[in-house]
Amino acid sequence: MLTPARTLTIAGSDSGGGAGIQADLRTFFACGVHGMTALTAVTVQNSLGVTGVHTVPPEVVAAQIEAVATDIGVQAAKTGMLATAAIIAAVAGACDRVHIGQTIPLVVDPVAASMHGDPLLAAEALDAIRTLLFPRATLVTPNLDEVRLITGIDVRTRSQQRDAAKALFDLGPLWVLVKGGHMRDDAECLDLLYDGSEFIELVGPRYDVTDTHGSGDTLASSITAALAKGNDVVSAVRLGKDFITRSVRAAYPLGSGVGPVSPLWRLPDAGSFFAP
Ligand code: PXL
Repeated sequence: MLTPARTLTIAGSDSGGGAGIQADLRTFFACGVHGMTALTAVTVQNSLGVTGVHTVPPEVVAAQIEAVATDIGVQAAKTGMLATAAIIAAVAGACDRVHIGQTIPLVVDPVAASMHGDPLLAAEALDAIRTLLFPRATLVTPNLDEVRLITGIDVRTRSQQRDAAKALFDLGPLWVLVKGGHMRDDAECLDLLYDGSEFIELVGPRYDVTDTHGSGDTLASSITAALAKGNDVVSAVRLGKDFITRSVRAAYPLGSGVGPVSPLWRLPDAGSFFAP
């Protein structure tokens, strides 16, 4: 048997299984790669929101990254919820030691809050995101709330979306993807990809669904899987955009709050498998 491409997510756990490390692993599986995890935090969470956060010691986060990278090998990595400046510093150091963000692509999804508005990143950690993480990133994938926190730009128009891409690029990543999904008045979902010279507009349909928990995680992890399989950034982002669009269409209700987007659309015959 051949060993599949291996991906690493450095992120938090969502006990409800909708977002975070659970969304990443589900996406990695659906994309046909071997997913590995460096857990940063345990959240107490269901479809209604987050009621508790317990962080993992920074040195344990770093040790998980180094353990899998030195033995199993990583073809691409991503970060999600990092919780504190101390964890971000530990992640930056560990990534440097195993060449993640150098020869190994690193996708940084600068998760700041849950969709219910529960904080997943300490306010004092924003500067560490800007100075320690963005300069190491192959690609950063902020939504418009994260763009506002990181750059101060409140994006409401396509031209402001371009200004934000430039401001984010100036923080040091090789590529920036400014996701337009939160521009709800827009009939389409326009994500803007920028490498410091050229803007690439990725347009997808906007579905009228409320179950969108884990959408950012699913996009970033599908891009990471595509990078691990050897795609360049432009084709990986195009593949990821297609993957998240289909996963939003396949979203399902869960609990009495917000349900998750679903990569299960990718599995043949998923509904009838194990049916008696
Ligand atoms: O979707 C962003 C996200 C990432 N990671 C964890 C989360 C969430 C959203 O709730 O709980 C652990």
